[in-house]
Amino acid sequence: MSKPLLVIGNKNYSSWSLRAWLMLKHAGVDFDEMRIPLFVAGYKEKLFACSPAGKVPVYREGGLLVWDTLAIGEYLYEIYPSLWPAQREARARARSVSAEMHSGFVPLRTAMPMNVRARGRKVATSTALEADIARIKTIWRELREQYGAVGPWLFGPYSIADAMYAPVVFRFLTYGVGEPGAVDEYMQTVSRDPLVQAWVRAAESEQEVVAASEVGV
Ligand SMILES: N[C@@H](CCC(=O)N[C@@H](CS)C(=O)NCC(=O)O)C(=O)O
Repeated sequence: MSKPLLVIGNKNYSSWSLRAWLMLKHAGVDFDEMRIPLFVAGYKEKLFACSPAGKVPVYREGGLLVWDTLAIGEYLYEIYPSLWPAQREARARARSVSAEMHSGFVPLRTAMPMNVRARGRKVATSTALEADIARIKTIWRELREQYGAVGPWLFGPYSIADAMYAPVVFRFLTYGVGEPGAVDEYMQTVSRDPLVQAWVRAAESEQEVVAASEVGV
């Protein structure tokens, strides 16, 4: 039987691809990857050939297709329950902060696109952007305070919540956002993850440049 397949976009730019890829890797799934470079001639046809939504990531396992990052995470959770915290209240909170990321932070996602290999970029700030940054720092600070004794991730052990916030760590690194203490420590935990480092190496070896995601000076 063939391995499951994860279809992803450019590793340098595709934040949703990174999230699903980290969920699969941290769950220990043995899967193949198919990379479709985004925003080049013909890319949309290629996406629709793989996914009814015409977006990445999309996960294929036999005849099953799962698209949309959180749906992929929930599917994996049914097979690998350690992907969400074991305790029910913690699980509800992990789902809340993950859904908050999934459906929100539009000012941050717009002003600070993920660009894994870029450093030292500065973008114009705005009240909405600052509010998103402050909210994310608060989430990380509060969770690290509550679960820091249990492990280095947001809820102690690795969970889908960490995959959901991994692209934000790259954004903060690219655009020079940080805060001494729990926020910087959490960013280091994410940056040191060997799986994240493998993703970074692959992103750095990509040649494509997506102009719309090359922002800041
Ligand atoms: N809600 C979706 C978002 C997926 C998404 O927007 N993916 C981007 C790449 S990060 C994409 O496929 N963009 C190509 C396009 O929209 O044409 C999810 O959670 O997976």
